[in-house]
Amino acid sequence: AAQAAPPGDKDVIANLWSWNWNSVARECSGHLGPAGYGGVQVSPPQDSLTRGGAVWWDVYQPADYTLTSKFGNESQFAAMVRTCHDAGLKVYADAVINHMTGQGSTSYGGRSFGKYNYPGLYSANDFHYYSEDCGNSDNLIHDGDYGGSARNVQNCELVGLSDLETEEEYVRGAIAGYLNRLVALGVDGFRIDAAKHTNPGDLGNIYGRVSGSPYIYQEVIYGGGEAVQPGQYTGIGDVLEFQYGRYLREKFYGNIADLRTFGETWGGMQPGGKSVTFVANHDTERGTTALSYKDGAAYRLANLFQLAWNYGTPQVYDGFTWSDREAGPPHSGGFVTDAVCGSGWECLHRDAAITGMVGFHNAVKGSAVANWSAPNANVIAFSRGAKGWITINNGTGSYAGTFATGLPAGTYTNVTGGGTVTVNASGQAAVSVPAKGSIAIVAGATSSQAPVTFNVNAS
Ligand code: ARE
Ligand code: CA
Repeated sequence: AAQAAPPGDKDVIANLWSWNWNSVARECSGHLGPAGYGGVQVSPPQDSLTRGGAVWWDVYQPADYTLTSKFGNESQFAAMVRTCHDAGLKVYADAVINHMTGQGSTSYGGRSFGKYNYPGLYSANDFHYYSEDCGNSDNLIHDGDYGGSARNVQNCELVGLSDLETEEEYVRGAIAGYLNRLVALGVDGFRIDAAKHTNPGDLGNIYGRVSGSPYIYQEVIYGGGEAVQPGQYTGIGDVLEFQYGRYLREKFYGNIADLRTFGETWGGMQPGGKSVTFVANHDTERGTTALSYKDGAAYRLANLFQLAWNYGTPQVYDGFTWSDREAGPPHSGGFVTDAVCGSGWECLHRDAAITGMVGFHNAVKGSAVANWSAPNANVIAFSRGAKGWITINNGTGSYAGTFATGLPAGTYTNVTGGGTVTVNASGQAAVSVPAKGSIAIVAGATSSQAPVTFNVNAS
């Protein structure tokens, strides 16, 4: 089977992490489709360890490949895929295939299991622990191993999770069988969890057994000097670009004027055409190296920048509101309850400025960055060819100035917040950009049209 099929013309992915299937379906038809998103990433759909709703991370411990999970059952999953397809979205599933559980004994689907023993699926000989010396006597991956050898990183256990022997025929077939089961339900691609911990040769073999042309993007966190690097995986799929969010945090707490050259030439970054970008994900929002919703306006502006900039396939992340970094999402009896925006759930993907920029992103595709301007360390502006123009003010006071927009003369709607912008015959606009605010305009979206009609990608 082919892999890494491009995500298509509408490529913005909403990452609805920890949302249950019924809520994802509702969001696809009610918000994501109309706003012009092209895909939705959903949480791991396989059965897993249950910690009864107390933590979010139990779902990263597969107990079986059947599809009763914390987020719903198989028929709810299948209905969600159909609804999202009908709304014009592709569905990408988080695929946890490097390992099985590291603890526990019962699952959301009501199964009993033990570490290295998953009745009807895997037994002891399917794990590195029993079949191969991973290189460490305790069989665990230690922090120092990342800068050491790929053998430790890929054959030892990530935080004690039973590591599958992915070089074995039976294991490859079982994993491919799981992915094919999802493809048969309509799934269009996969986020490959912990891909760094599986040999890329093994992954390539498994992907080759999957029907159709799923879009594959892999979690290979870049670390300077590490033995396993994202570039080792770009021949078999795309990669999640972790440097992207690290740099955005640094610049949005520093000098955003530095972003003029942001992209592949920056240390550790992959080619944009191989990268899925994000300002935050479920791991980074709980860490210190990236922005998160807790950063407020800077986080929102960084997301607007991501949708305007010409690099990678952008993801807009949305999980649940949290204070305890281990706590699970709102639930009933362990199973995730319907997402309510503003009440336990963050919903940046619905924000009017964000949806305006999803439309901008779709409209300017293929046009290079031009007309760069950075009058000070907190204010930047640029166009995408003659198709769209944006200015972002990360400062605490408004900024008034005149910019070259690259757009034809006209009166345009600000797609990030309403109001109008007049571009004169020489392509210039005199604007006042609000503190921690933005203005963006798109060729074709003039003020004679009601703003809602701007969402040209709705159908
Ligand atoms: C949980 C408990 C552990 C327990 C384990 C097994 O927290 O105490 O030992 O269960 O019983 C998530 C959580 C984990 C959780 C796990 C399973 O984050 O805490 O463990 O689920 O329930 C490395 C990997 C990268 C990985 C990160 C977390 O390379 O792939 O570590 N990220 C993914 C997911 C996580 C998920 C898993 C993988 C497992 O997105 O959410 O774990 O499925 C440097 C390196 C990175 C390294 C990083 C952290 O930056 O470059 O490669 O990331 O350090 O070590
Ligand atoms: Ca492994």
